[in-house]
Amino acid sequence: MEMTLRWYGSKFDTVTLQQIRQIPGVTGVITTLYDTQPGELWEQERIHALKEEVAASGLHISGIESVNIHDDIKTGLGRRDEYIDNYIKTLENLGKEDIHMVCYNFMPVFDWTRTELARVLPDGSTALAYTQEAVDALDPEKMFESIAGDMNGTVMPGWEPERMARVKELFALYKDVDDEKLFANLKYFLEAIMPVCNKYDINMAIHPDDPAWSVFGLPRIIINEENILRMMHMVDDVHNGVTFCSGSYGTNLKNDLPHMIRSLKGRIHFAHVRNLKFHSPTNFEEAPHVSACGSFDMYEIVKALYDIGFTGPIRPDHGRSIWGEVAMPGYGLYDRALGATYIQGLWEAIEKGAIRK
Ligand SMILES: [Mn+2]
Repeated sequence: MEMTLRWYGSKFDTVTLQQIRQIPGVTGVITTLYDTQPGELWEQERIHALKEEVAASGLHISGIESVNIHDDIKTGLGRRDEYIDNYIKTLENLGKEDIHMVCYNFMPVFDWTRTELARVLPDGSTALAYTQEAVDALDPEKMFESIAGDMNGTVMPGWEPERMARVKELFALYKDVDDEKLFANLKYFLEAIMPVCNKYDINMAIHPDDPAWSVFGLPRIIINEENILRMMHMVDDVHNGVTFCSGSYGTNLKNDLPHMIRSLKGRIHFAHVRNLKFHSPTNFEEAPHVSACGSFDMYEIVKALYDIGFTGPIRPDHGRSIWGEVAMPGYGLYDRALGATYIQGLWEAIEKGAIRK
């Protein structure tokens, strides 16, 4: 594995490349052209400039999170073929710049969903949190307003104001899209992009839906082992793989995370490692990475990744806000740096334990 950190680019991130470089063991960043819209073609010059900027700091680009998918592709409507064509050209340009991993998701309307961005924990730190009760009480059109005030002046991925202004329209677009249709549209997309992925050896890594169940009655399919295996088999190509995100699959306590990792051997191209603390099955917060601080056995999660021979980029996922840092919720420097160090400690212990047996 390679330890990485997500970075939104110098115009958008409160964390600098120099700070990331100083986290022990972190050698790469997972980044994006944050000011592009879904469906837009990424010009090679812009990718090249980003690559040069990262290289100048002594780091490199380990992958892209995300190249977002236009709603016409997810719904199978309108200008889908044109947007798929742009996606193929974008992948080609990434390949030419020697970038070989792309994370994306296939979630309708709302990206990841939390109901609090700054739940205060007993130690005074704050974390993102979710309760089903809060979602059930909310008009989906008010979802954006309800969290926008807590974003610390940042634009959060998947919650771009321009997109959220069209929520009503987006809901109408997905009116006739059920799970089966969403699967079919995903298949259509994957089949169209596999040739360029094979040509440039680009690993596509679908991110799970978060939380891993339907919200506001919208279909969500990347939620459990059964569905993810279905997705892999319907386009059976090694480049059609997954981002294993422990914090997203883990929202559903029925998901056995180490077992899922083992069943996805050879197809996990990217890993997000994060712990959650549950107060009830539908009320949880994002906990510090350490096993003792949350509900997951992080040793077993990292051990499963080690056991399947995972060699891709890994990153600590959302962190809490600690030590007075003001940053994009979930994406401050300090708690993620602690997470990166902890995960590397687990990995080293597992690796040395295996070798010395
Ligand atoms: Mn994730």
